[in-house]
Amino acid sequence: MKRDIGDLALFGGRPSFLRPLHVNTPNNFDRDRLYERLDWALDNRWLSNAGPLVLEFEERVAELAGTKHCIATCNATVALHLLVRAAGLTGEVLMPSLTFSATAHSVRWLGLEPVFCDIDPETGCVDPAEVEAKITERTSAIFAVHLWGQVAAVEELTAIGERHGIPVYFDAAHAIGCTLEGKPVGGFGAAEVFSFHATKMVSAFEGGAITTDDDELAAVLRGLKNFGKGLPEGHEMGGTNGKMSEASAAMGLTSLESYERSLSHNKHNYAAYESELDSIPGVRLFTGTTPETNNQQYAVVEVDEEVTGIGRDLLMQVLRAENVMVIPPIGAPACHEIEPYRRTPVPLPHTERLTARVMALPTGSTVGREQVRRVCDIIRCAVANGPAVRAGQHRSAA
Ligand code: T4K
Repeated sequence: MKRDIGDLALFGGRPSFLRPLHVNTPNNFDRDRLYERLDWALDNRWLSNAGPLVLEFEERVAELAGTKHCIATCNATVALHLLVRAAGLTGEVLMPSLTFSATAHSVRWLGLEPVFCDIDPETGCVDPAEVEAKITERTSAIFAVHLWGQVAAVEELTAIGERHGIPVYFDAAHAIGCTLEGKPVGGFGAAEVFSFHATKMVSAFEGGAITTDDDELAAVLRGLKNFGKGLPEGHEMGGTNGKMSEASAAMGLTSLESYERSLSHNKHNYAAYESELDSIPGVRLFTGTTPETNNQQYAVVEVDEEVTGIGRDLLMQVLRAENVMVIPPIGAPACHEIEPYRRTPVPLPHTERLTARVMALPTGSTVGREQVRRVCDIIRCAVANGPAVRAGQHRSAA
């Protein structure tokens, strides 16, 4: 147990962890099942192009999302590109700035302009009032994000979309298995996009998917992701290669089978962080308004420097010296604070306040109760010695 400033590795103490403990370490899965599936694909000699494993993966994801269609892709970024093209979007797309750069880049890459909106500070998700206020005649869509598994304000955004005749899409990269009033993420808006990157709750090594109930949109997406094959006559878009491979689908199916186990780990870790942090003033889990329906794949904490005496950045430095490789959570810094978007300054006070205060702690099925306890022990010691840690840091910098 660390008590004094000298116990902290940043000031010469022994690191709490011998090996780096990363954030977003890929979840555990059944390796034998993965190898079986890969063997089967190799024996079958069908490795890509709508193979049986991809079709099965699409079926499973559509079931989970409760939608008619799931179109699997090589990653979520390409899925977003396909959606922009299939929906024929132009001009401006409204979105939160508090998201991974991929949401904004997907739009910009295709020559459209992402227009950033502030968040509701309670949820971290885009504020519907901001969205409505920023609609112009060039607005062709709203891209909302279920940030850190917190489901966005679906009802309000859908109503805004209907009022102004623009479609609403959801970037659901963080939200597989999350729900809103019992309804699973995947079926909201005109379409939703999932990511199955290695670091996500469900991993396909790299992978993505679009879920929708719209038959026409689904058919166009399928054509566009496969070099334009099967698109209706006269369709001018051509196509690209956005297909998922059989190896990725093998991993995706195997990872999906571990979903409940990963979820249970996340819930246990979340509860453990909540109870450990309860006794540390100024550091609290960012829960959003509906934590019970979140898959809790991210353990994001908010640091109130006025109470702790040390800010988020210094606390991260303390933890990293202990081999706890904490990082700012996805979306921090926000898109409008990074290249190429920061060249056009736009004030988003709630976003800026939150991104300066949050960090992501390790969780997932590779992290256990004892590790959570030790991570919180470091935070407790750093906060208890807040002014001394700050002064010590100044001395070592000098
Ligand atoms: N929309 C949103 C809201 C998203 O968050 C994302 C992606 C997308 C769209 C686009 O989805 P994809 O096109 O990727 O399907 C990572 C992921 O590459 C990305 O998928 C994810 N979100 C993003 C938030 O994180 P980086 O560049 O931040 O990853 P990196 O290499 O810095 O690693 C992050 C952490 O994960 C580190 O603590 C190390 C750890 N890690 C990483 C990998 C790859 C591991 O422990 N093992 C690993 O294999 O983008």
